[in-house]
This record gives sequence, C-alpha cells and structure tokens, in this order.
Amino acid sequence: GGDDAGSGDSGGGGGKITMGFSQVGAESGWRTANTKSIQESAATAGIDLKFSDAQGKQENQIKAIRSFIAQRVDVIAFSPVVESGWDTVLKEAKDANIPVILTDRSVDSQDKTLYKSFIGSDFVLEGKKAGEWLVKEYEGKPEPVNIVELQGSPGAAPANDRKAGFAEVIKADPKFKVIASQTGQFTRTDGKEVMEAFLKAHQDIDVLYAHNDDMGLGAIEAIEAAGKKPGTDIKIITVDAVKDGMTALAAGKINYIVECSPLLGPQLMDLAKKVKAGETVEQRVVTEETTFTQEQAKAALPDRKY
Ligand code: GYE
Repeated sequence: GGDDAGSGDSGGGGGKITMGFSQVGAESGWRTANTKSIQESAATAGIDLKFSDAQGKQENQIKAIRSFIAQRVDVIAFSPVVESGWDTVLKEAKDANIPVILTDRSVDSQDKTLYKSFIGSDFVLEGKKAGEWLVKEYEGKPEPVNIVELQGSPGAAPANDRKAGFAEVIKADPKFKVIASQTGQFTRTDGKEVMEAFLKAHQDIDVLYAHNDDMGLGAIEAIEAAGKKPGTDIKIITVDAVKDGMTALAAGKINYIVECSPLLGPQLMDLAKKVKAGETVEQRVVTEETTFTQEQAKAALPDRKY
C-alpha cells in the first residue's frame, strides 16, 4: 500500500511515470553496468520500471515492446539488439501514442518521428579513435602491420560503426592490413574461441582490435595459452573501459582503451520526465567519453565505479 512517490519531482502530470525498458541482454561488463545504472536511476527518479531482458534476440525485444504497448506504459525505452527491422513495431507504439526513447544503440529507420530521442555514444568516432592510436603507435615504421579484429554481435550498431570508423582511419596507410575479422558476439567466451582460431591460422599477428573489453579479455586468455605475451607480442586495443578492461590495461596486457560510458540511466530518466510532461527534447544526446593509455588507466582505476 501507500506508495506515494514522495519525491519532489512530479513532472506536472499526475501519478508515477511507468517506463517499459527492453535491454539487450547480459553479454558484457558494459551491459551489466548499464542495467544497474538504469535500475538505480529509475528508483532515484521515482519512475516505475518494467525491465525486460531480450537475451540478445530482436524477436524478444519486439514482443516486450508489444507487451509494453498493451500495458499502456507512459514511456518505452530500449537498446536495440540490431539496427534494422524496427519500423513496424515503432509505428505501433506511435499509433498508441506511447513515446519511445532509444538508449545506447540506435535504429536505421528513416522516419525520425518514430522515436523522441536517442541517447548514446558515437560509435563511429570510437572506431576512429582506436584507429588513430594505432596510426600513431606505428608512425615512422614502414613494415606491414597485421591486424585481427573481433567484431561485436552481427548487425548491432556498435559492431557496424566501430568497424567502419576504424577502417576509415587505417585505410590511409596500406601497411595496415586486417588479415582476419570475425564476430566474437561481445562476449568473453566467443572472444577467446575466435582468438584461438585466429592464432592457429596466422603466425604473424601484430595487433588485435576488439570491439569491446570482454572479447579482448577472452582473447588475452587465448594469447597467453598460446605462449605469447598480450600487450607486447600482440598489441591490443579495445572499447568500453569497464573495470576488468582497465585492470588489464594498467597491467600492460591491453595497450589502449576507447571509453564508452554505460551510465546512461540518469539522462534517460530526465528525458522520460520531459517527454511525459510534453516538453520537446533533443533528438540526439551524445555521451561524453575519453580514451585511456596504460598510464592513464593506472591513475583512473582506484576511482573506477564499474
Ligand atoms: O560496447 C558492449 C556491449 O552497445 C555500447 O554493447 C554497447 C555495447 C558495448 O555488449 O560491451
């Protein structure tokens, strides 16, 4: 009983806001931190959160969204597993007058009126930052640089864009060669398995570019098992900067991490309140992010929250 929200933040519209949120899954440390951020900030903001885990499947997300529409939640938010195939269900939400906010990943829908806002990182820029570090690292060294790439889950915006941004930067110098590129599903297990296969097929890997920390961490196990030194024999670049990644970076097993912040909860809850109150919101909110060298990771690690 007695669940009066008790917070001084009534958005001007009656009772508590109900948000239906469809999460990708629990594939990585990033995802776990993102889920925690969303759950905690919903509680703080006094928003009633209906949380649904899609276990990496678009069909589960579509089902969840349809169920949120049927329940007549105030706002629907989700992080799309893949970029394409959303028009129909987004149209259903729009027709039901339920605003949608995209978080973390976007969709490729041409009709921008299908959602109110997209809050998340610029993944192409992240890929470029990874490429720029590599270009600097091998400046003045004319020998070929053999790169293997562990891609994120197929069709996901961060996999598509991190690949594209990186490729765009390294193509400036033909000495950079991506000799193998395959999905590692954003998970440690797959990162390890695929890296094992890469190591068997190629004797001469100079660099690993992994689209997230978890795949890089799995690959480190494979590299060590093959009797090589990660960070030295094979240079490693990853994306995310979760605690385990930062720990490996500080220990010299990773060489560079491009940060991608999972702490999207507070901004999402703010946006939800504004949307519910009928205010116009920005169509695109880009997350602020940095990069980390080994020295910077050592300095940042003691205060790293996730
Ligand atoms: O980088 C990866 C996660 O969408 C930005 O998804 C997110 C990515 C993140 O599994 O670790």
